[in-house]
Amino acid sequence: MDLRVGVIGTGNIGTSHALSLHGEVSGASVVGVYDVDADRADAVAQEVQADVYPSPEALINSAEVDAIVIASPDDLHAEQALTALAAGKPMLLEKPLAPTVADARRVLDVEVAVGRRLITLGFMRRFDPGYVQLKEQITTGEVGEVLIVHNVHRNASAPYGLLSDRTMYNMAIHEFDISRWLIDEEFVAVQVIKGRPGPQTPPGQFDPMIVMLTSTNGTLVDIEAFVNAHYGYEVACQVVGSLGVLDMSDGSFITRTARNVRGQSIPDLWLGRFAEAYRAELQAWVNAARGRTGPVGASAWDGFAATSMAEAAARSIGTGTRETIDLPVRPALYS
Ligand code: ISE
Repeated sequence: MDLRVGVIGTGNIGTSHALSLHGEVSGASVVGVYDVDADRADAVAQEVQADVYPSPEALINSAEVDAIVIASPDDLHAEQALTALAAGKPMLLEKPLAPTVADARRVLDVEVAVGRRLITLGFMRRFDPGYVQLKEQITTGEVGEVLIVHNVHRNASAPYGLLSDRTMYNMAIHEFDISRWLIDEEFVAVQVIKGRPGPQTPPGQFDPMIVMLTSTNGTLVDIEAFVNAHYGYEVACQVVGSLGVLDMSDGSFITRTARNVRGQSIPDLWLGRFAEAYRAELQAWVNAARGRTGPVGASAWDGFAATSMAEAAARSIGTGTRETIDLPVRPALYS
C-alpha cells in the first residue's frame, strides 16, 4: 500500500513536494493538504486529488494520514514537529528545525524520549548529484586531507524579505549542514564579516556577508552569503585538499553555444537548481517511511547542530566577533 502523505504548507516548496510526490515519486500518494490560505490549499489539493484539512493538527492526527511533510513558515516548524512526534508519525521537516536553539533542543529531547528517528530534516543538498560526487571524491582521498571548503550561496533577491540574522537560519543554514556532512566534523566557532552593503540592501541590513567557520579539527570553511545578488540564484562549492582541489561550480546546468554566445541559463530560484535533489530526497524519505530502508538524510541532531551554528552566526552579526558554538554530547539515537 502507498504511504499516505499529508502536506502542511502549500507555498513554493510545499507545492513542489506535493506535486513531486504525486507525479514523480513511487510508493506514496498525497491524501491531505493544509495551508493558512485556503484557496492555495484548494488549488494544490485539486491537482493531486487530496482533501483539504482545516488545521495542521487535524491533518497530523488524521487516521487517513501515515506521514507528514512540514513546509510551513520557519517559525512554525518546531511546534508542528512536536505534534507529529506526539502522533508517532514520520515527517519530512523543512529546515530549519526551529527558530531558536532552545526550541530545537525541545524537539530533539522529545524525539530522543520517543526513541525513534521520526524526523528527516529537509537538507536536500545531501541528495544533489553534485554534492554527492564531492562527498564521494573527498572520501576516496584523491585530493588528500581537506584543508579548506569555500561555499558560495547567492539569491537573486532576499527570499521572504529576510533580515540579516534570519538569513543565517534560512539560507546559510544549508552551508552549515552541507559543510558538516562533507567533512564529517562539527564546528566550534563562527565569525561573520559584514561587507559594504550593495545598492539593493535595505537600510540596517548587511549583505553580502562572509561567514568563517572553524571545525573541531581546524578545517577552514567560509561561506559567501549574498541574498541580493540580482543576476540569479547560484550555489557553488570548492574543496581544497592537501593534494588537489575539487570544484563544484554549477555542475547541474548545460553550457549552450549558439548565436555567437557560449553560456548557461541561471535560474531565479532554488527549485530549478535543486530539482533532482528534492526528488531524490522525497523518494528516499518515502522508502524509509515505508520501512524499506533505515533512516536516511539529515536527522533532528543535524537540524539541531545547524540551528546552533545559525544562532552563533546571528550573534556574531551583532557583536562582530568570533562566537563559540556549544554542542551537547550527541545522543546515542543519532550515532
Ligand atoms: C531558501 O529558503 C531555501 O531553503 C533554499 O533551499 C535556498 O537555496 C535558498 O537560498 C533559501 O533562501
